[in-house]
Amino acid sequence: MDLLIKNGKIVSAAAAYTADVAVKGEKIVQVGIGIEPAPGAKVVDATGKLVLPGAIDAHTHLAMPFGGTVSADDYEAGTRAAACGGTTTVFDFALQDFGERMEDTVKRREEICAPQATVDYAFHVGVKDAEGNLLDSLETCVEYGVPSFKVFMVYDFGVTDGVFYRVLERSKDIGALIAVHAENNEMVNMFVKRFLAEGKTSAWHHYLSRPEFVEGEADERAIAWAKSLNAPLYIVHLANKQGMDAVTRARNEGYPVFAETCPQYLHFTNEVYKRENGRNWVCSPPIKGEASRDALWAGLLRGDIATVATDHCPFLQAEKDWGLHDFTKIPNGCAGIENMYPYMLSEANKGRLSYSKVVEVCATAPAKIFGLSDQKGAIRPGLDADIVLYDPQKNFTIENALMHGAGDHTVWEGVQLKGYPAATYSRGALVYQDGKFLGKKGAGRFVKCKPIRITGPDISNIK
Ligand code: DUC
Ligand code: ZN
Ligand code: ZN
Repeated sequence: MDLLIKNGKIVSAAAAYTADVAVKGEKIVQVGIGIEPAPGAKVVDATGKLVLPGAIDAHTHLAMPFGGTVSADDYEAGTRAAACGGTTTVFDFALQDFGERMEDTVKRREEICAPQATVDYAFHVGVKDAEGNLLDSLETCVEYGVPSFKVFMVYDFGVTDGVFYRVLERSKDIGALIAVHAENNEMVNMFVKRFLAEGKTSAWHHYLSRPEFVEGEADERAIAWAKSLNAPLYIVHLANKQGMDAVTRARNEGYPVFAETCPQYLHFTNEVYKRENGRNWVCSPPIKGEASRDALWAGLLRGDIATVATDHCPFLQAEKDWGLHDFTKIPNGCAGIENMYPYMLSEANKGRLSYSKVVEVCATAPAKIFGLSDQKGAIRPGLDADIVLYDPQKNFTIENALMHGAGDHTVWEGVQLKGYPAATYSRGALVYQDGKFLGKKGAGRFVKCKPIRITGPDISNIK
């Protein structure tokens, strides 16, 4: 072994127990009590600390052209921030160009990402075009190691209902999983037109143009189509109660329907859009009212939220300010990649949920759902040594000045956390310690995922 982490409390999705973790090269080789250090091995005393699998952020938009600009964190800045928040794998959305085969979309983004990434990365493809034989390229993309795809029901590059259905239909046979950004495009466009005509242009009207039912109705429709095909479905960034209820119903009926929510939907409510700087929270779907926030927490605790991810998509303040007098000009998205694990763990530390639940939704479940559980997502011999040492005693107040991305503001400014990551290891290499990034540009690797074959709502038997 090269590294021995001693006396920490290891947290899995099922339990917490005191033990040692031995690492050789990039892998965890042993977990047990009283492991003796090999000659020359570095010994880290983790007494009083939690030993956690690195988080997997299943939803990020790095260097993404969007909203008239490009999101502020490129692959270097985004993965650097991830490492400093205990996230050791990021899934990025590679957006297909019209006419482009899906695996070519991945290769195009991989070329940009590979020299920059400081921690490991995987991709989902954002599908824009499935005409002609492009539908067949779903399968070649699965074979290439990217079995997950996202369709958008909104935006100018969103797909028609027919394309969504055909993609879902094909996904079942080829080991793919379809994720959906669910909002009703017609309704959004109607409200936006009406508000602009009435001179109602504040950030609050961003929320009013995409209220609860605009998302909930689209969730229900997407679930109906997935159910009709018995195809697995993953709803990204679920933010509303109506959709949460629909997910729960489908899961209770035995369908493989999975929901992801994000820390911003668990922490804030739509009241943020009434603030003077409300535009900084503008993202889609928007943050909803208190009843939705409560429903998401309840869904998370009862197991109907499968994962928590960030939808990290930061823009600079000057870009957010484009929408000072017109909410439609605000690039949609917020920073979160460095805050997800610390926020969720802090909520556990404050007693709202268990540490095991946090490990489940932020690491183990995304690894299982997206086909990388043979590589990541738990502290287990044979898996990559992606490890976080967490100090439950360290209090931390989030400030943009202390963050490690390229953003110049954060919606998390001033939020007080109980406990904070003390160190992060990425495949055995120390990439973060006590506030400092220690990793290397280009050290992150492309993680190829296995085909996804999920037939029911229970993922506990996926190894
Ligand atoms: N929503 C956002 O707010 N930003 C990125 C893409 C998305 O769907
Ligand atoms: Zn989205
Ligand atoms: Zn997104």
